[in-house]
Amino acid sequence: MDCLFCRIVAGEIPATVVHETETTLAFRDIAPQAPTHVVLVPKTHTPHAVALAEDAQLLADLFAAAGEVAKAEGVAESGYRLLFNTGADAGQTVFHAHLHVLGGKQLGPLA
Ligand code: DGP
Repeated sequence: MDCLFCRIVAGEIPATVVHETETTLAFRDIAPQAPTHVVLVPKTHTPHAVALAEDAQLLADLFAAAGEVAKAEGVAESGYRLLFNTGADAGQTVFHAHLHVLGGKQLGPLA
């Protein structure tokens, strides 16, 4: 298995897990860009976000989990950013679809 996030899901690489469901795992980003920076991944390998369209339930699970994480992190009311980097030009470095949850400060412009 050469996918980093698959290895985190399998428990082969340690991560600070903050939320888990049957289909998704949420853990703290190793290089946080904001006071709250959590990465949510589907447990099944999917290279990029748009491919998640093939599984509507999984996509719904991922967004529901993002809402739970935002609540638990205390940013649900103040606001937070949900972000998918898709492809190299967007800065995607890990090619297992993942949803960033960023918050806890006033976030800057996107690009
Ligand atoms: P992206 O650039 O959208 O592909 O985001 C990948 C994120 O994954 C990046 O913000 C850093 C994070 N990351 C990379 N390696 C690890 C790791 O080993 N553990 C954790 N927790 N996060 C990682």
